[in-house]
Amino acid sequence: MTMTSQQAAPQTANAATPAARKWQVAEIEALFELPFNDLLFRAQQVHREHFDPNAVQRSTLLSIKTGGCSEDCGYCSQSARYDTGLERERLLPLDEVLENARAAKAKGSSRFCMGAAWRGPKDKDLEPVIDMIREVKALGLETCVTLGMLKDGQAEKLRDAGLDYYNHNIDTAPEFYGQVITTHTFQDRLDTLDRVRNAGINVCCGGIIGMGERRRSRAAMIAQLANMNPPPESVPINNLVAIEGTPMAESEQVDPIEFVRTIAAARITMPKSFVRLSAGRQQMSDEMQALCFFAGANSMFYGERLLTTDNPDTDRDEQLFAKLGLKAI
Ligand code: SAM
Ligand code: DTB
Ligand code: SF4
Repeated sequence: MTMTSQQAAPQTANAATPAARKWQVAEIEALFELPFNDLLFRAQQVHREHFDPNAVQRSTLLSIKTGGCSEDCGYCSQSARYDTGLERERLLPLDEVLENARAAKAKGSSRFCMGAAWRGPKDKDLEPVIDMIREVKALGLETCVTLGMLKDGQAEKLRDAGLDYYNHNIDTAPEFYGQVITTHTFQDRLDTLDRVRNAGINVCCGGIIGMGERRRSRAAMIAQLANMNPPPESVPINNLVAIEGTPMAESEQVDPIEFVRTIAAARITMPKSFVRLSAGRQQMSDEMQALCFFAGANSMFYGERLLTTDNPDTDRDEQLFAKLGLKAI
């Protein structure tokens, strides 16, 4: 069965299980080490057991509050600590958000994700965001927000507004986290994820590849995600978009085959989750994206912009879908 954009995603599609399988980092490293064809065959088999292999979910991003963030995430264009040439902006007005959401729906997106460059929202920040969630949902789109760390009670307010997904990435492995971010901890991220999960909101949680981490850290990041009980419903795998002015500006690009292996490892270890081919598609060839879909990616960001950087034009994506015989969900 495939889902159309009219059907809402099942709430908490990944149910918690008492004796959930735990993945060891070494087991995931062993997946990475398989011959590429064996790894892809296995990932594709798992994918076909749970999903239509030719259907890809499409989400559109909008930065509703850009720049000036207090945090020091080493990859981010929006940290106030780095000179990235980005103008700090105020929260977008509701009508501008709705205009973007309507355009996203008209282009064939099924989910609208609103991002704010906050360490976390103050209670008074939540009020206008709640209006955005209500009104975007009323357009017939699924809703997602990413607002940083949540305090007790805030996830419930978002849930009551009808929020479908909250995005909050672990970004990297626990042992590498301190080399990327020092203004909050890995545990802070897990605490917010617990609040989101306990409020009954679908969890969107993934990370970034290409920040100078070793393969073992890529495996450890996947293990953290896969061992959540239940795993996130949506798992964005971002390829670092190197931003001038950030500490990661000169990071060496990860080899494309290694990136595809990461997608395959996510698919095998999180069989029922949507794995999203996320930031970095603008710099990827059609062939590399095709391999990612074959490896089990079945979601992507769709629309000309991510938050502050470019994503492929919708025309290019439509051509890619046509070439590969993919359909949108
Ligand atoms: N401030 C909120 C937070 O940190 O959770 C929400 C916005 S933040 C920009 C959302 C996620 O986008 C980050 O956790 C990171 O995984 C991803 N991201 C940000 N900048 C990126 C970049 N240059 N390349 C790849 N992914 C990036
Ligand atoms: C996610 O994992 N990736 C998105 C979304 N969740 C919020 C953000 C990507 C940002 C890429 C860099 C930028 O455009 O600023
Ligand atoms: Fe701020 Fe989020 Fe960027 Fe970190 S990733 S600097 S918290 S906007």
